[in-house]
Amino acid sequence: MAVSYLYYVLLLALNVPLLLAKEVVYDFNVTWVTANPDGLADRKVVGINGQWPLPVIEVDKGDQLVVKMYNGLGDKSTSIHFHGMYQNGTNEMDGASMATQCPVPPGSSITYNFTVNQNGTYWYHCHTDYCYPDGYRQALIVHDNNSYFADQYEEEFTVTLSDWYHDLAEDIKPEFMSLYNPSGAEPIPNSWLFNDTINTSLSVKPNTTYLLRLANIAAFTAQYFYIEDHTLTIVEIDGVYTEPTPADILYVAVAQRYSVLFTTKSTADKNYPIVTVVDSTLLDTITPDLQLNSTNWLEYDASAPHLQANITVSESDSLVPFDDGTLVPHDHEPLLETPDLSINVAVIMDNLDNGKGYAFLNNISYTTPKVPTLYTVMSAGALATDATVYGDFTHTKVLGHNDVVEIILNNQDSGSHPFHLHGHVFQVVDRYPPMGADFYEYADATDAIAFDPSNHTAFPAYPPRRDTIVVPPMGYVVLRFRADNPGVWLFHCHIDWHLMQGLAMTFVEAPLLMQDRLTIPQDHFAACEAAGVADKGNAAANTEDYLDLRGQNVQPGWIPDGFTTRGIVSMVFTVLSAFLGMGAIVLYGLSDLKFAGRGDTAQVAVEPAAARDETRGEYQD
Ligand SMILES: *[C@@H]1O[C@H](CO)[C@@H](O)[C@H](O)[C@H]1NC(C)=O
Ligand SMILES: *[C@@H]1O[C@H](CO)[C@@H](O)[C@H](O)[C@H]1NC(C)=O
Ligand SMILES: *[C@@H]1O[C@H](CO)[C@@H](O)[C@H](O)[C@H]1NC(C)=O
Ligand SMILES: *[C@@H]1O[C@H](CO)[C@@H](O)[C@H](O)[C@H]1NC(C)=O
Ligand SMILES: *[C@@H]1O[C@H](CO)[C@@H](O)[C@H](O)[C@H]1NC(C)=O
Ligand SMILES: *[C@@H]1O[C@H](CO)[C@@H](O)[C@H](O)[C@H]1NC(C)=O
Ligand SMILES: *[C@@H]1O[C@H](CO)[C@@H](O)[C@H](O)[C@H]1NC(C)=O
Ligand SMILES: *[C@@H]1O[C@H](CO)[C@@H](O)[C@H](O)[C@H]1NC(C)=O
Ligand SMILES: *[C@@H]1O[C@H](CO)[C@@H](O)[C@H](O)[C@H]1NC(C)=O
Ligand SMILES: *[C@@H]1O[C@H](CO)[C@@H](O)[C@H](O)[C@H]1NC(C)=O
Ligand SMILES: *[C@@H]1O[C@H](CO)[C@@H](O)[C@H](O)[C@H]1NC(C)=O
Ligand SMILES: *[C@@H]1O[C@H](CO)[C@@H](O)[C@H](O)[C@H]1NC(C)=O
Ligand SMILES: [Cu+2]
Repeated sequence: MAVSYLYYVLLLALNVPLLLAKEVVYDFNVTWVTANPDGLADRKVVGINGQWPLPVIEVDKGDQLVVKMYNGLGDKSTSIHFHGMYQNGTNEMDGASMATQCPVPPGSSITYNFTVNQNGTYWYHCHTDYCYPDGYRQALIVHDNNSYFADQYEEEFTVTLSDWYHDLAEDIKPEFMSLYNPSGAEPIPNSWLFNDTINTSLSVKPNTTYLLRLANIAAFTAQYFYIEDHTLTIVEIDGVYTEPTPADILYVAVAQRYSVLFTTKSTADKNYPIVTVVDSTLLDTITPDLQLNSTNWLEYDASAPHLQANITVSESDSLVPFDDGTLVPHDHEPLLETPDLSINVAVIMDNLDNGKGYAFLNNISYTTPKVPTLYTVMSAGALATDATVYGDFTHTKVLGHNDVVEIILNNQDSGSHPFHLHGHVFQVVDRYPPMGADFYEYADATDAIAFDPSNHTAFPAYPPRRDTIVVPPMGYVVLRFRADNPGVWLFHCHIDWHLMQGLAMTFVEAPLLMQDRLTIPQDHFAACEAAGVADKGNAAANTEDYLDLRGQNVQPGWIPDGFTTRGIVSMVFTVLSAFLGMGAIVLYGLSDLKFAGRGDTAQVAVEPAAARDETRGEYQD
């Protein structure tokens, strides 16, 4: 007893943070509630314990985070992904339905329980089908009193940015994934929220330095962010501390986070606009009622005027954001040299033979397996190292333990895509065009610029690391990470509509080590049983022959040779318009109406590939 007591005292003296690590428990009863954050429409949103906005999860570094979730929605399955958490040793807690768990059906519960050994600004969101646009998303903060900037600020703020739809995602989906929307024009949000509200103020004192944690928790759109007449100093991106770096304007894509320090003025006689501007290059249609620019305020004096911002525009008439590719991590982790595995994938948007728009990495549109991929790993024995067992449409790459993995992501699409990797941060070693370039210009390019491994600018010695990166239109990014976290990790575009279209792939990292080290808790298996989802077998739920994928879920077929995408789409419209009359068809993207309207009913519109759509280059067939 005396010895262990002494040991305890020693530990107390030497390693206080270790001893203070505690279990932080959240009970989440997930139910529908009503909210109206933009003042424009009441709508049904996903609430927790009867509340929306949802609770910000807050822990200290080293804590054990436990979230006990009960699905009280009644009509919808769900799950929680803790975005940016490495889940090192707890892959089964990653929350991605059909990758690391079964969807949790109404009336079922599941407990997430993992150690948080990392710092910074994160968020959590539903990761089952398309549920987070309905409000099931919020910030997750890991406090760290030992950060290098902890003594440089007095108070902190957490602010989320997001877009907002007045309709339920399940009602938007059938119109989005539809014959009537062949170009895959994304649903246009109704409004944009600043910390789940609008027209709000952050109250500040003069002569004071603050830490502002910004998280874009939107489903679709990136936003520019700045505070008039205040310089921001970036100290963290996506949980990685950076060398303090001044920035005037940030570009915060979906799922990205920034922590910035700013110091207030010495006088307190006026309020300053906090300006957010939606990246309108992402929107196919901009109706006049959309408020793309928003003002909120840094409030020094509540009784002083709160003026609307006059947007700062550069000579080229667009906002020029800070280039996150130039940031240097505070820990100076050097460039990972000579990859063991280089994965080269191209982003493509195209139509399949049902006429609907899909998204592809190379020629695969991610399609969920019949068994969560992690459960295939755990039940496949030695075959777990053979990517075949995960099926043809999960787009799985098996990674060797501790391999340096490189991802070359060439974007052959005219839109930019914020790509996210679960379970890791990656080094951003190259990108073209850089942030700050006019993306409209590149979107209109006829040929995408692909990364050339034998002809590129020098990689940075200490590349920035983050978990979500903007891949510019018609350009590329090159990412590297070390496969030091055995698990099943999705790599996907974080625009929820693009994920719905299949813009994802799967990394199965060190599967045999996973079999040794992971234990899936009983309540996770119970969720499978309640959901009627198989918890063992290959992607086709075959437990007899793991190499027999008959019966697996498949993507729709390719449009036959000799037909162009545009031709088939026009033909579909021709037939439809004959039935319905074009005037009766309501689309999101009016540009598509214009396109579709070109094929009149008398003309069977199978057009040669050379006559490609010239509007915004959506058809990269
Ligand atoms: C969840 O909340 C609903 C609505 O308030 C309530 O009916 C239900 O009993 C709660 N369930 C649990 C497990 O707390
Ligand atoms: C928010 O501010 C805008 C611009 O001043 C104004 O048009 C709108 O009515 C305000 N909305 C609310 C709910 O206060
Ligand atoms: C969470 O996991 C830890 C470590 O495995 C365990 O000690 C603890 O009892 C778990 N907590 C809950 C509430 O399940
Ligand atoms: C961190 O510092 C704050 C303010 O001094 C204090 O309230 C908090 O308990 C500290 N947290 C830890 C884990 O030491
Ligand atoms: C943002 O909203 C969250 C959740 O409602 C709240 O905890 C936080 O304090 C808000 N931030 C600011 C700066 O008011
Ligand atoms: C996390 O914080 C510690 C100090 O508390 C620091 O040494 C470490 O580099 C930080 N990690 C990252 C990835 O920035
Ligand atoms: C802020 O600091 C400056 C310089 O120290 C001082 O002159 C000024 O009075 C301070 N302002 C307030 C409101 O305290
Ligand atoms: C919104 O901001 C853009 C700059 O990005 C500017 O060109 C435009 O005039 C602004 N619109 C309004 C209504 O202020
Ligand atoms: C915006 O411009 C108008 C007209 O010049 C001016 O009255 C107003 O004060 C400006 N707003 C801000 C926040 O500076
Ligand atoms: C898709 O790619 C695979 C592997 O490169 C190839 O075998 C297959 O033929 C391709 N399919 C189509 C439709 O291009
Ligand atoms: C290398 O890349 C540069 C910049 O894109 C290009 O101008 C040049 O022609 C390329 N050189 C070769 C040999 O391909
Ligand atoms: C996971 O933990 C191991 C040590 O157990 C460490 O070597 C590795 O770097 C960690 N990986 C991540 C992504 O945190
Ligand atoms: Cu995307």
